[in-house]
Amino acid sequence: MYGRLPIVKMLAAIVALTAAISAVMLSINWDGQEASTAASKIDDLLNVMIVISSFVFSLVVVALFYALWKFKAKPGDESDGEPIHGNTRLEIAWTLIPTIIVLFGGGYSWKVLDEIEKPAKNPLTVDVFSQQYAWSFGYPGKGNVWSQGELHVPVNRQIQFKMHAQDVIHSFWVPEWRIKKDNVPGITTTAIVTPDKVGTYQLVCTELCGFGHATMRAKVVVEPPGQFQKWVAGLKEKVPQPLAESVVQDTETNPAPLSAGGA
Ligand SMILES: [Cu+2]
Repeated sequence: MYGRLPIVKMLAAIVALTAAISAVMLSINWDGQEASTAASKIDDLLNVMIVISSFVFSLVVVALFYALWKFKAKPGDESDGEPIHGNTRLEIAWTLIPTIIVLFGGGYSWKVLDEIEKPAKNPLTVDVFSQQYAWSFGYPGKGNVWSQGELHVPVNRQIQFKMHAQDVIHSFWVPEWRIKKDNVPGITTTAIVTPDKVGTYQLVCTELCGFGHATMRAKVVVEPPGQFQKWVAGLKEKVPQPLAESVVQDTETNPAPLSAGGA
């Protein structure tokens, strides 16, 4: 009754709109400076998702505006719409295409996560203690020395942060590293990061944890290994007893595979 859809013209419109939206969205630096080996991989993943989302958005908008223009009722036309039972081919297509897109996104994310969490040969373990509303850090490989409110790590070495929440759920986030990990009371969660740029950053609690949440920050210093060793050697305090106990008591859960043991 309405003739064939102008498929070629619609495709051209979709491609053009996808390109225009992607160009704008990709020109924005959403996440700021990159300062870990994970950062560029995560940003690439985000960019790919932006292009895919722009495509889906364009598809919907072009189809919507075509329908608005083409099938608009004439003035005075009070008749019913055509009775339509369904369209099997269309329904298969709109089930299959989103399924493929979602599976692709899931698979790609899996691959990126696998790469950035791959254990390196000589990682440095740092215990992270979070409590309302402060961060402190223990260095188990360095005589268990303790630092309050200031985290130092050597550059270009993998760091395995072991999280030990003391009261409620907090979350460990250094935006320039891109890594974010919840600190959950009773269990040890692990964040694996290889910082690759010397500098001073900020650790932000990114889980609403109470009235002081917004102030729950710590200074992060990424420095050459020599400087880091000097700083660690200058730490006089040891991890206090209650915190040290939580390290032992917390159940290890992440990123060990599920088969590695239960609670
Ligand atoms: Cu918090």
